[in-house]
Amino acid sequence: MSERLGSATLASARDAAARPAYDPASHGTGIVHLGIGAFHRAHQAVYTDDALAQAGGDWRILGVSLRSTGVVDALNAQDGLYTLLTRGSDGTTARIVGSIATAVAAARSGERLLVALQDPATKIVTLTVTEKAYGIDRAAGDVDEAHPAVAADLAAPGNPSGVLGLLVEGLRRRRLAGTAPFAVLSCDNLPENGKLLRMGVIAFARRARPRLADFIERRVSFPSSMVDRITPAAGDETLAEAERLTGLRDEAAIETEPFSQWVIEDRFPHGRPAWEAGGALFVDDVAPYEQMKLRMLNGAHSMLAYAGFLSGRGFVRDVMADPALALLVRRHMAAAAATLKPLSGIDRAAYAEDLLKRFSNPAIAHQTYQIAMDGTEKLPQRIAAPAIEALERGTPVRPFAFAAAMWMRYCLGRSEAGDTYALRDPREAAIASAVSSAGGDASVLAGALLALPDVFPERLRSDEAFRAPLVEILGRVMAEGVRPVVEAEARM
Ligand code: CS2
Repeated sequence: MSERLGSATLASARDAAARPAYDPASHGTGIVHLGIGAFHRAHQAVYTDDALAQAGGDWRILGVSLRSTGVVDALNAQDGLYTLLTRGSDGTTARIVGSIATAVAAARSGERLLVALQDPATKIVTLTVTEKAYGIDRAAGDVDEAHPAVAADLAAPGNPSGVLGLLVEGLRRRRLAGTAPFAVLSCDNLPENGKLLRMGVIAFARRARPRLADFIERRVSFPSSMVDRITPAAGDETLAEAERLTGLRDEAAIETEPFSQWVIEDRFPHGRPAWEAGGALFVDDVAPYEQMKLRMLNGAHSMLAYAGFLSGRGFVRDVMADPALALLVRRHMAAAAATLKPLSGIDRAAYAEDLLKRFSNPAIAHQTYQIAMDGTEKLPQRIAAPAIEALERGTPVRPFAFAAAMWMRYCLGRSEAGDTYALRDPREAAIASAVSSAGGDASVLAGALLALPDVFPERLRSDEAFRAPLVEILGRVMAEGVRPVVEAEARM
């Protein structure tokens, strides 16, 4: 058996594996990252690795896992090092990344995490925690007091475990100590993620620490950012291939695609890594980039996840190899593009062609079931927002109604062959009760799911131009099955 990856064995990695072009141990930590899953390790940590190699600085990362402990133990056993496999059409390359200094599990960190948040060396807190972890009620523009982490942290703000609670307690302690606040950088797929998080943090502070709220409002920077890199969950094959290519065993290896993009608003009052070394683009306003990516990439992803999963296509690449589904993916991207304002320097048709190629990458095993999770958190920005825009502009709405109908069929929780699957959605209980009250009637089901609070805005659900095709498609899917509807839709 090979030796385990770590500082002591790094030099013995096979030549084929790229290694950090700097001495990791000689750089201090300047970033606390919340949510140290595969996506962070395939994206921000890699840009930081490039920045350290090119421009140096004390910018290594303390990575925090809010839920699991496995990834924390694996990374710490390897001194934070891990292998990134990049899978393209011309093969797979391996790179060992050195930007993570240490990892911490929030659940068992005690004071350690708060000490790191308070540390003057920490200049930036970055986040990839997924849509549902923020505890923000986006429709109301407020915190969601019913969110378990928010409720717990409001009850005990000095001992937080959720996103808003941790940020507010960290900022409070810094203020008390006379330490400048850290900048907060959300890297989740949410529209205007910086603005949104700022609103949530201030609203939380107003309840828990009223005097701190004004300070946060005045002094804390929350730049928005758009992130993009398709990163499937790592599996045994990932670890086995990392070991083959590096000659070292790595329990934290991950795999990703060659493409990577990061667009960031440059508002870091106390400095930042030279992320441009890894190709990050700094702009004044991220919103148009974010909207394009959320609607064209993520919107098409959600549509194909539901239609594909229900058609028995396990991976995105299988969907793209299915002519009818591939055509619907293309149709969806075109409808999404038609809802966007022009963005200088961006050719939307070329962007769509590149997305289609990325989705088709035969080396990436991205599960439709993975993308299908958390639909109620994803649909508002991916499907509902462009649908409203399409109604207003008079551009095609049907592709969005189709996507919503596929999600509704998926909500039944069982395939046409009768196999059941878990929905994996924070609103699972409300969905289940909508499904059972509908008793198999498509129009009642559509009405009940459209009425779930905060998924489809009133403007959309009351508009017949959206509702009628949705009910029609869902009715046919439930009567005839998914496949004939997909075929017919692709012929339209
Ligand atoms: C996907 C995203 O799981 C999902 O919902 O749509 O994770 C997607 O792969 C990334 O945003 C790509 O950058």
